[in-house]
Amino acid sequence: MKNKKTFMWLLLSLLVLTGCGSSRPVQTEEIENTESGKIVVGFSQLGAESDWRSANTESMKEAFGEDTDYSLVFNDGQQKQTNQITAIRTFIQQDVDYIVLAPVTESGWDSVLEEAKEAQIPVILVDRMVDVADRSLYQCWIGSDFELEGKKVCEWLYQYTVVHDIPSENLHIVDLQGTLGSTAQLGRSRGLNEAALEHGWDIVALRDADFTQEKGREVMTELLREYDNINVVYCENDNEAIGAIKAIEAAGYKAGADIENGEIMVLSFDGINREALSYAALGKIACIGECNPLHGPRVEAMIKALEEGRIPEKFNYVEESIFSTLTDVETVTVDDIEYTVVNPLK
Ligand code: GYE
Repeated sequence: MKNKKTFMWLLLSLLVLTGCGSSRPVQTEEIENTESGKIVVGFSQLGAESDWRSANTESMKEAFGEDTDYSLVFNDGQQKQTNQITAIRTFIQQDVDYIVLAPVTESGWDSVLEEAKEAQIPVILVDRMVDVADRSLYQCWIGSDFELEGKKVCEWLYQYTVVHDIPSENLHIVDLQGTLGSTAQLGRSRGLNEAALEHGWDIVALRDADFTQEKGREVMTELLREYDNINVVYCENDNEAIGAIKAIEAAGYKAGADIENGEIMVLSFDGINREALSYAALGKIACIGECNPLHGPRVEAMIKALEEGRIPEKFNYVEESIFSTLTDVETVTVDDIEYTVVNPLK
């Protein structure tokens, strides 16, 4: 394992993309590391699309901050895979000790990860996964079980309908999907799809809302114009949910769990966004599948293990809860495991 090299990087603040079909500059934070003995970590973050993402970036910056044994080279991919690939190539040129990658989508990583492997730089995946033929192209992964998150929220919805005696065929659900092809989207959409098949729910429409508030608002506005029977909106993150609630209210509807009396129930994921939690307090978001973004210390522990010659587990799932301020459903059981529904405000 290569480690503790001395680096002298002078001008990394502006790197111009070459050969990627774009001439947009990639912002890479300037680092001037003349200190010796620091472990250099290049982190390709996919973007800044949500509050979850901001919390994740902050957690990473803290774990690899100035007063640590590490020197962090951070790059924001602005939701574009080409930017992330360029960042990884730059990290390879800079001969960093470790590459940490939060990939925007799953496919298309084989070549660049092969380049990292050839350069003998271990790659640690964080949050989302990559779909590569050769799993030795990355060292390990840490993140959430997104399908399980989806199943938990859907089980909450099912239990809610049981408690309120709402027939399955009365549910008309729209799915505001996250960035298409990302692990979080694939898992959460799958969770809903499976539950819909099992219970015979009507999925009115699936639309890409890219995990952003603006897209959530835009897409929900369109859907409410197109369909007059929507009574559940399954938002694949909190930012989309906030946007959807704004659209629901602007169209003259009420966001709430009382779907028998015309309210539109909002379901969501993350549980990190203050505004979303305040909507949960008001019952405007009925249920949130927790998604934990605080991976910085976890990635740091993996690098520490590697430095000490230990091999971390390949796949590392974090434990997560399910949130609701409504008391209708106390527990949900998925794959024989019971989860207590937690009030996030208590
Ligand atoms: O739920 C969403 C973010 O990949 C888990 O991405 C992450 C998701 C998270 O934009 O808010």
